[in-house]
Amino acid sequence: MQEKPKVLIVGKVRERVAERLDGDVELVRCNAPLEPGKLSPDVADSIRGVAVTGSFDAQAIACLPKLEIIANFGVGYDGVDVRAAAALGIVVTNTPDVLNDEVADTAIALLLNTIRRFPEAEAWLREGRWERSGPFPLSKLSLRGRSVGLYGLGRIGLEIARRLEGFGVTISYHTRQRRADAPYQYHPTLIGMAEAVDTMIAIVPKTPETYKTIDAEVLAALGPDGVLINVGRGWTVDEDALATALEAGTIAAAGLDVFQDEPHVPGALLRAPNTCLLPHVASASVATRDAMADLVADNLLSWFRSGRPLTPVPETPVG
Ligand code: A2R
Repeated sequence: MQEKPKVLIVGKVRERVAERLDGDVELVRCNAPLEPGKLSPDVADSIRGVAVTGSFDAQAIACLPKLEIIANFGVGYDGVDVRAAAALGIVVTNTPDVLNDEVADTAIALLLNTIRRFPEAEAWLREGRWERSGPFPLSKLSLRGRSVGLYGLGRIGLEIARRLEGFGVTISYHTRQRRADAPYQYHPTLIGMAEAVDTMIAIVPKTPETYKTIDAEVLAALGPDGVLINVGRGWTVDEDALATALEAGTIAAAGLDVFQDEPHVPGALLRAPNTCLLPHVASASVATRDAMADLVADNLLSWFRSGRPLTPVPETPVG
């Protein structure tokens, strides 16, 4: 009988991944991060696949000489050293598409909560202030008449745009390449879009090119009615500049699901007025996280059965 492939689960990966793999592969587990000497040489030498959540660096890759595939739980794979993997012929997979709807739903919820201050309105009710002090103050901001610019119009961005169509707002976008299939106005520069819109939703990956691109200049261009929503990566926003802009009224409000140094949230953002802050929950429903776990497992199973992963990242193409 052929030996089952060995798969290492590194750190906390949704248990459903292990449940789905059980029986078809031999599972080994270790705490993150994987470092030299953590596994015995025999075990390290037998691992053909890994399941990881968000990060797996070149040092971890170097620990596993027979590694063939890194299956990442999450669509963003910025913590996986894809260049090191590609150089060694190792395939990297992520979990695209299965979370588009959930993240797009969250983006809309965050947009409305930020603009209309519903979390504060609910707190007002729960604290008994409705009875004691009267109605919650009118929200200064409204979604009515807004012009929304999407920074990123990929799989998730497109779902956000589709939802926004139902709200009757003006929709435009900035990406490096214009999308021929998108009926929205294209802006070739981020600053150009920021000048043209009053609401920006960021849904771009963490790459060297997107680092702190939403800076003081972009925020100033959004203007005093400006609203920033980020459901991509905290890396994209200059958080100091954002806190300053909120404090000074350079923009009106911000809704953030992601931060530069999670789970740490800078005090300046916690103290800043007019923010709605979420602990990176955009895809965090049981159904969507299960679908992501299934895709991690199916990528590994498909690789070992047929040599064809389901969703390899573009940097490590197969076939
Ligand atoms: O630039 P393009 O044409 O490749 O468009 C992509 C855009 N994008 C950028 N836009 C402007 N400047 C950049 N330097 C830049 N880099 C990428 O972001 C595309 O429209 C979008 C990414 O779309 P997808 O690859 O389909 O990613 P998906 O599934 O929408 O997820 C976006 C990100 C993940 O990477 C995680 O970080 C997060 O959302 O969950």
